[in-house]
Amino acid sequence: MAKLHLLPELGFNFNALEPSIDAKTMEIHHGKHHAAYVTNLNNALANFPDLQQKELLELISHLDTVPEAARTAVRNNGGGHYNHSLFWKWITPGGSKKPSSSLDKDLSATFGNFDAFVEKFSQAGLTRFGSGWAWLAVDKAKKLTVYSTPNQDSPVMEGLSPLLGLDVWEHAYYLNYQNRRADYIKAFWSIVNWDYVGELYKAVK
Ligand code: MN3
Repeated sequence: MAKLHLLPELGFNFNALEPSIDAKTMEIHHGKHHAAYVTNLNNALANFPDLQQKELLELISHLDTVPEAARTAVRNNGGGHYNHSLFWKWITPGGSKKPSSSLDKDLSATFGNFDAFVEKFSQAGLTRFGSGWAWLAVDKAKKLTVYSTPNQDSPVMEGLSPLLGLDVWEHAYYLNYQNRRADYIKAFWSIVNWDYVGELYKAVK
C-alpha cells in the first residue's frame, strides 16, 4: 500500500500573519506552492514502492540512496515539502518571545549578540541570488551557523539540523512586497516562533 505524503494544515488562518505576510500570499503559498511540492513528490515516488515507505526526512537526508531517475525530483519536491512543513511552524501570529536563554546565550557566543545574529541571517536571505532559503542551523560539530541554500535544498541534505529557515523565493513575498525582499525579511522577525526554534535546539543539542 503506497504511503502518500500529505499537505499539513496551517495552524492559523491565512490572514493571521498580517501585516507581515498578507492573506493572499499565505493562501497561494500553502495551497498552491506547497501543495504542488507534495503532489510532485508523490508522483516522483510512484514507481518506487520501497521509497514510498520511507519517512520524508530519511529520504532527503540520504539522496544518494534515491535512484538517479527520481533523485532531482525528490531533492526539489521532497526538499520543498520538508522546508515548508517547518516554515509554517517557524512563523506564528504575533511571533513568540525571544529565544530560550540557552539559545540566546549560544547565539551571542557565536555571533556577538542577538542583533548581530539577526543582521547576519537577514544578509544571508538578502544576498541569496534567485530562489532559496536563509538558515540558522546546527552543524556537524554542534556549532550554530548561518548560511543560505539555493532552490529547495535543506540543511538536512548535508547533515546539518535546521533551527530556523526563511523562504526567500519571490512567491513568498512578491504580491505584497514586490522587489523589496529586505522589507519582507524585516517583517519576518516580528512573526518568528522562537518557542519552536527553542524546541528544535533542545532536541539537537
Ligand atoms: Mn515557498
